[in-house]
Amino acid sequence: MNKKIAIIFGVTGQDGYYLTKLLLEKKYIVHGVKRRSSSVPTKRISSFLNQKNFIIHYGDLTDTSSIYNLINTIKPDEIYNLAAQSHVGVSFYTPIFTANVNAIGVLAILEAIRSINNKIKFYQAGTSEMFGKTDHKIQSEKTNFNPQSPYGAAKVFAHQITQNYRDAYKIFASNGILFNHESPLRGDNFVTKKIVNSLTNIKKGKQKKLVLGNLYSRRDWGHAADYVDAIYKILQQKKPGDYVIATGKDCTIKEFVNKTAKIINLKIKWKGKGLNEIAVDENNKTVVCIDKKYFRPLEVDYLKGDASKAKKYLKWKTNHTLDDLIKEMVQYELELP
Ligand code: NAP
Ligand code: G4F
Repeated sequence: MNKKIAIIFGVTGQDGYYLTKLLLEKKYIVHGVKRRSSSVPTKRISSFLNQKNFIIHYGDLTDTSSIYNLINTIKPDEIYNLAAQSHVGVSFYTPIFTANVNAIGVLAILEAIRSINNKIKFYQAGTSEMFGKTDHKIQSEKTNFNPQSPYGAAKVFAHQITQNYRDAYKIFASNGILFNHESPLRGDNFVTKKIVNSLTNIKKGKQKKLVLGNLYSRRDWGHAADYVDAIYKILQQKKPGDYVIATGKDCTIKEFVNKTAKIINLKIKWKGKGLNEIAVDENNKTVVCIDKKYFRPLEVDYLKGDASKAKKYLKWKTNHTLDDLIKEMVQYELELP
């Protein structure tokens, strides 16, 4: 039997690593697309670079010609679009770039599929940020979108244009609506990685303080390895569709700090309020404080997902608790030189 061929846009990111690993285990030929950067962008995926079923190409979602040429030359069975300017806070500083990559870049892939071969299956990396400010305490595929950032707004466009191309051109185009998912390979400036990295450095005596923004937003955090399993399953269904992927459990940033501190055996106590809120250690030294520069012009206060549809139709489940995830992230940081 011929091996399946996949293209992964966004292969150098967190999910790019876990999805590549999964597809290579399933004997796919994987074509990863990296963009040009001034430093080495393939750090996460260096272990795949010498494998014969893994081929890396230059491309960029803001360069429509590169997308078209890659799809036309590789002739994949499946395309996974994980590429994005994925930081919500940064999207307020680079809104036009964010929209070009996260919205127009997706349309460029869909246009290429439509004109080259509408049998190519397409996965779009949608997000719980599309729900934004919502009255629904738990969000599902039926919940309305009300994004609160350039990032979220661009992702809504991508989600809806994916549905449009599915309906108009009969393309097997599916959206994941993934809630926050983390791992040791999470980007350094997302809050979980920042907390784990800083608290372990404080424990090692290499850093004095962890400086955060809003401690009271709530997120539903899962493990990236479990979430790429859902991504793969979404493209193996008989019919295209849209799926929420989430754990159904949420906690605040402050609770995440407390859990991490407990796991690394750092005793902390909270004091004060608002911008003056701090956490001190056993010697009354401040180890966590707040800086308003980390607050966003708009915030998404709570996200918690209902993944019943994925559980029923994809037979998907999460294999990690939040404590498992934090322990794995802590272990990774502790083993760093
Ligand atoms: P990530 O680590 O930030 O990876 C993003 C990837 O997109 C990187 O490979 C990045 O390349 C690439 N990229 C950025 N701009 C590009 C451009 N102009 N052209 C081509 N590639 C470009 O993000 P992630 O956590 O793996 O998330 C994967 C996808 O899922 C993203 O679309 C994200 O928005 C979405 N998502 C993530 C979560 C989550 O909690 N992780 C939840 C919901 C949805 P560089 O390495 O060169 O920067
Ligand atoms: O870790 P975050 O930056 O993740 P956020 O904004 O939830 O976005 C992530 O999850 C989305 C899915 O819901 C993805 F679509 C998106 O690509 C990304 O992966 O921030 C989480 C929360 C926010 O409420 C933020 O205001 O943590 C709060 N926070 C508090 N202090 C901080 C900080 N966030 C960051 N990044 N850095 C801080 O110092």
